Amino acid sequence: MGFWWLTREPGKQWQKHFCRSTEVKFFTQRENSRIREQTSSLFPRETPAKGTGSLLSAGGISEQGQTKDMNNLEEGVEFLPAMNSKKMEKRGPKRRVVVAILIIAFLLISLVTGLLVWHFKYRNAPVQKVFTGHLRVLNREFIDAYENSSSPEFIMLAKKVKSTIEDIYRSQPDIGPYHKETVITAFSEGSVIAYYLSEFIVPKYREEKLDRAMADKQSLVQRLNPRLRNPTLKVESVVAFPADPSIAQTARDNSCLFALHAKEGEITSFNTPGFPHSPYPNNARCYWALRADANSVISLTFKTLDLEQCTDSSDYVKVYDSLSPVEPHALVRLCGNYAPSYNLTFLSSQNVMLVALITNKEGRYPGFKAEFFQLPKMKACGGTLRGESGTFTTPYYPAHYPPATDCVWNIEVPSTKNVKVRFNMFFVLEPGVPVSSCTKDYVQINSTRYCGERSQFVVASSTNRIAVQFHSDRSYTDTGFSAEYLSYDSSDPCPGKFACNTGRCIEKSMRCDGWLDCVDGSDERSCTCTDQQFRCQNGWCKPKFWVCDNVNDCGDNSDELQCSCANNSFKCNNGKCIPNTQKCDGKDDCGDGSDEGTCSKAAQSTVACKSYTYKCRNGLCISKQNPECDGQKDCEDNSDEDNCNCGTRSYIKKSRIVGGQNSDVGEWPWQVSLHAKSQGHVCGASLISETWLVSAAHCFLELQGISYSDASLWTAYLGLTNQSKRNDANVQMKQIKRIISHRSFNDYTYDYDIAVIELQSPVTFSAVVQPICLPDSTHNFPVGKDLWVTGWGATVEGGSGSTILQKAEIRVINQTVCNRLLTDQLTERMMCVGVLTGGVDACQGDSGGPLVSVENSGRMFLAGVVSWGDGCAQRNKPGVYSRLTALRTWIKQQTGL
Ligand code: 4AZ
Repeated sequence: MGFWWLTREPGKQWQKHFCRSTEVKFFTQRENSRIREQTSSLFPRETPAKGTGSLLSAGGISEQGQTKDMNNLEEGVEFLPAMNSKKMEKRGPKRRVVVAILIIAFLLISLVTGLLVWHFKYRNAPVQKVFTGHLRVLNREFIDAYENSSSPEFIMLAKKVKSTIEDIYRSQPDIGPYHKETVITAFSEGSVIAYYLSEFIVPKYREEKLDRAMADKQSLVQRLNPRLRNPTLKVESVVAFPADPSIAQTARDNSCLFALHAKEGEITSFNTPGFPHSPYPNNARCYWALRADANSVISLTFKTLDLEQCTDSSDYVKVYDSLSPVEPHALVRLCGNYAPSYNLTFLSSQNVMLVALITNKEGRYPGFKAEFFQLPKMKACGGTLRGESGTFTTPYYPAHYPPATDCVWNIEVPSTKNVKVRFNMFFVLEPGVPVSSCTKDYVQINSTRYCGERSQFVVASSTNRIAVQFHSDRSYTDTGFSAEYLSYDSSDPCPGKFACNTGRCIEKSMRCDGWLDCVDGSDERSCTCTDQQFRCQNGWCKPKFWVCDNVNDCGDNSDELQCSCANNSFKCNNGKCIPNTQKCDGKDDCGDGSDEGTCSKAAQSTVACKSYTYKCRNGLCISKQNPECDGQKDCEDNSDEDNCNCGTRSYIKKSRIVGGQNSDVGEWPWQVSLHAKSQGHVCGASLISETWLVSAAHCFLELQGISYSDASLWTAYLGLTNQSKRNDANVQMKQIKRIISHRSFNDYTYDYDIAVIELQSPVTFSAVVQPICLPDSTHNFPVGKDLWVTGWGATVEGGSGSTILQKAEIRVINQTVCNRLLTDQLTERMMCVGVLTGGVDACQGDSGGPLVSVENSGRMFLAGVVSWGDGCAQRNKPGVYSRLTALRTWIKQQTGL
């Protein structure tokens, strides 16, 4: 394959009356008068109390009435006229004083109560704090017994370290009083490094001070008792970091704590509990403390890792460059699942590492299997590089570079030349660090820092020397870079080639070809457009074929402007303009049904069945375009969402093979390699069910006396990426039961170039073997849509096949335009897909293979089958594919699918 890139009764008058009856109402009134008695001291008489106001008088109540009430309850209550003002005045002032005092007293009591509640419940509420950290014991040498936490030596030293830490805390008023317990978790080399965990209970209002004191290096300095001339332990570099309190529980419960020491020249494996037979437990806190000999570092690789998909609260694995799970020494946080080719190798800066598995209360997944071994500690990195050219990489590339590393490469080319450095792979990304700041890990050349993920870039020097500096801090590492340095002649920096302003050299033919080959676009500036090209408003030249193809090729959309239909008219998918009144009138005025697609907002609206309307299993037709397997119930019988176990990949994380076209393992799980006896790979095919494949009829012609239509000649390989790894456990090999080529296949015109193949036994769907979705015959793959073609075919015309499955992104080309380019050879069963500037195409050996479309739902559908072409990857000669929608009914007839 020639693949290249890319929310009082109200208003009632109060009534005067006696109420003598013993009926319910009486008692109600009586109670109300009591309420009033109590309430009257709190509410001014003139104002009815809110809420009870509908029952209480707005005009107050008399003393007389009250007395009556008190003395003879049976008499009932007399509600007095409102204006008994004399009596009121007589008693008024005295009563008001009492009322005021009571109010003040009440307010004071409320205030004091509030203060007490706030103090004890909030301000003084005890908070549990945990800190983890380490310190260096200067006057001890590491001995092997310190690795075993139950050895007498460990216990003895741990006691002393613990008491030293407690002394330090005691000497600090912001720390000492709140310290609850300290546990020494491990020791490692470096005199002796002691790892500890300290628990504190602190009143909330002192929490901040405690945090500050623990973060302050000065407060964690050992102050030697002057009376003790020789302290038992001399410690320095005491560091502490806040930790999740759950870790204190883990330190006490060691049921999921593992200590492993690398053995010289051996690889040590470990895995999550139950792996691979049962999923890891919920609410797990598992830790693996990995050690190597003194002066060694650890190389850790996750061979498989399959955890809950990443969210803020999902299960995760964290690797630390320390024996303490402290964030500043975290190397990586892993969740989700990774393709086998994703690089998951991490290096330590010292001879220890800690792997933590933290899981939440729901969702259990397989877990991980990991391996580690020890390597001698790297003496230095960088150095002087001389000569005309050469290569250099970050330490341990392509593994994740170690933390806390600094390298400088001083590059010097012959004095008559200048030097430039080309970074072919560049992954120096730290989570949360903007590439504009590069404050953590970075590459520095002169005074410019580079970080993040970058595609190929060049840095040139105007002298014969250049210094490349690399820095990694203590946390989060990436895979680094792979670079080459080249000497060049300043007067001709790119001999025989075009020099991008970035210093990169590209083929001269790439200049002004409509494609941005230089990252800064310098190859497409100052161009004079040829007859074959359209001049965009921004001055760029683009192939005329790209005009009005529904794709904004110019960047300013000027190539799509003159194509819009007049006001009051509708633009069909095929470019035709029709009056707006003809849209959704039940007639296919466009000729491709696009004026009748998605005519109603209601998903289930049924319309008259036409050649372009989707037919549900109940025989009713809907107007929505491409309703199959889009995750929405469009048919009343939901038949549009039936049989949708297709077109998805198991691996979410893709490998970062940038710039190349190699596919990842499991990236195209429907891709099949058809091997003919003693010939190896001959054609591609696509898996559409457990037993059926779709391929091209021309793969099964009789050729040179060999009957390729003979099923016994063939073997199908599924789950394959690398042709040389056909014996891999994930690869499934199947014999063929029968091959059905389309009866109308024309071996001269290649019309009806389709075949279906039945396997002798069903495949087992897996992470690397999955079927592709078949589109309905009404499915629309619009012009300009990007599709993917995959195969092991030739990488250059006439060349040999590729060992690794290749992929290429290509575009659907207008049928009329393409028919012109291919001298009227197209039929309705064919579609052109490619890149008109050439360079990206399918080629010999890709035949029969899949051309797939990623739909909005994320599902992939088979749009075509690789069929033929006028050569490979030539300009204006796109590849031709069998149009699946045109052959869909036939596939159903043959396979029932
Ligand atoms: C082939 O020979 C072949 N450029 C397949 C596709 C194309 C050319 C040749 C398209 O199998």
